[in-house]
Amino acid sequence: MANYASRNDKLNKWVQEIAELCSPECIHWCDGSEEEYNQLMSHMVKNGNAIALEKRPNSFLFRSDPSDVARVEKRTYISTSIEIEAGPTNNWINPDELKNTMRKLYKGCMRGRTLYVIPFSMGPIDSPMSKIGIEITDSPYVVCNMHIMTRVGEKVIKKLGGKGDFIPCLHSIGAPLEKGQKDVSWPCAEMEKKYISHFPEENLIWSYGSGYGGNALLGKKCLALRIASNIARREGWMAEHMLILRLTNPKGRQYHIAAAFPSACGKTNLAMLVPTIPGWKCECIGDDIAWMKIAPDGRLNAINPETGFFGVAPGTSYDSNPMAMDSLKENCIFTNCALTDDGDVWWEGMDGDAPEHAIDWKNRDWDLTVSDTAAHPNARFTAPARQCPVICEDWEKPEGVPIDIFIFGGRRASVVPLVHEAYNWDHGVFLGATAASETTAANIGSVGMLRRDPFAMKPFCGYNMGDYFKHWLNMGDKLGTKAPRIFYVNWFRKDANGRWLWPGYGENSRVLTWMCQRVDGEIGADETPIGLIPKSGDLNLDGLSTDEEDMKELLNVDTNAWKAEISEIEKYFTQFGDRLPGRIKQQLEALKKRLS
Ligand code: SAT
Ligand code: MN
Repeated sequence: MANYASRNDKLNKWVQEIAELCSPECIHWCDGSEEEYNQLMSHMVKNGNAIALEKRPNSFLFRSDPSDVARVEKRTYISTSIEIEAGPTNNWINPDELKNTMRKLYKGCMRGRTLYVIPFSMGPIDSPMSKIGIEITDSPYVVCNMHIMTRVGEKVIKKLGGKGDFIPCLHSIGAPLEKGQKDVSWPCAEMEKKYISHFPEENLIWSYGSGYGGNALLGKKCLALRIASNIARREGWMAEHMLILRLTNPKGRQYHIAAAFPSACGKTNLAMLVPTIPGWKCECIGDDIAWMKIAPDGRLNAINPETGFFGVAPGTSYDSNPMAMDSLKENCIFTNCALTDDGDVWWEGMDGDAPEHAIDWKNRDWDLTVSDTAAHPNARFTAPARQCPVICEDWEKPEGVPIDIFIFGGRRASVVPLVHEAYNWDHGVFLGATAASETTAANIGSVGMLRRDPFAMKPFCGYNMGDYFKHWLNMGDKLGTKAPRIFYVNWFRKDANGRWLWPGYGENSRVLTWMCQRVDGEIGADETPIGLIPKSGDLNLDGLSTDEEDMKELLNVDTNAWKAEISEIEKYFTQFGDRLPGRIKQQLEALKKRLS
């Protein structure tokens, strides 16, 4: 494998220091090449960590340890010198104490393993909005995933040069190999030893004990959201948990939409939507994270800092997301999916019949008589974004694309209508701040509980959430009349019998095109206490089987239910104390008044 030395003193010193602490067998500087990827993969196949899929060229299946299947929010820390700066929605430990604890864990933790140095760029290398990170890891699985999810290699080292700065991201699976000890297929540490730690005052990330997704691919949630949200606040831009898409109307007018939904609520599906309205086109720019800066023309421009999709596999099908399915044909990594007898992956919700027999994610025989699912509910695919058939030609444009529309949302079986529009920016920030969703399998914890997830950033905001609300208000002040319009959607409303009222997926284009018409001032809207909703006849429902009764229910604003919601919001807000901006309190009072 190729190796090279960096000219950057800070980097060389850091790698040296970590190598002394972690005692790896050897050090490998990643060059990001195909050759490197192939060598690591064949090594992992040989060692029993991965299975090469006969049915999908250059694609591999991994099975994690059953304890290591998702992000672990309860082991995730924002470590600031003063606790209040992390705020009430984050776990906090004092930096000295946390570093002491973790240093003991890191001591000798890479014995018998290779230390990989991964130079990566979040954002196109030539974009002024990009940031360079260096991840040190002892997991070749992480290296291969980082190859797909970020821009890795010598080009990054070159840009860094001798004096350039980077964000150090230290990761270990926390499973040293003693001499003669046989390795397991997914080494990791026990739950109590897992730490996903962020030190925003020094732009530093330390992760220990987990090899899964957001715990281990440190460019994603740790850098691009938790650390970047801190930098963005200091520098006056935004790092958000948002997909980015381009919608083009039949006349060729383009609209750019950025939408925030909690993990596993359909961001990837919406990002690659195939509109069911004739003449409209949708293209994908990103499916998870948006970095946005005010451009010289005063508009808010967004880039996708990533280069891949780390999407939830179960439920993904040609029916729900054909463009994702077509992105997965080759060069992909699958984690915790089931393996079919003919050497392909399978998951619940895939098109067609379930296989008669498969090997489940725990490596056991599986058939339809087994009550457990064959794939883990948070099974994932890692796919190169360039393989998406509807990837936008401008998805790597260094200056990004101008955002017209922000959408917030979540999973709500009741109360929240299909769509409503904010009266103004402050009201939109209030909608983001009060967003709530039923929890999913993307985090280890209970599933299906309603929790407040402001801006879908509850697990990802790297500082006090009250200050984050303030930052949103400040950004609105700076953007003025050029600020994107703000909407709130809920694709998940059910009737009293638990039946979904809205078909979702491609049909969501009907809601998006309504928003575009609103932006252009082509149509009006009905005022309700919670915001503006479509006038009867304005939502294009041509060819849709949803009947009038269901549509009425979908757009219904139940005043009593919303009054109950108000007291929940009030309770929720008390935790922010004097960090809750006065303008958000005013929005709450205004909502109360409209409801009375
Ligand atoms: O595991 S990740 O954090 O990368 C995915 C998610 O929760 O959205
Ligand atoms: Mn996400």
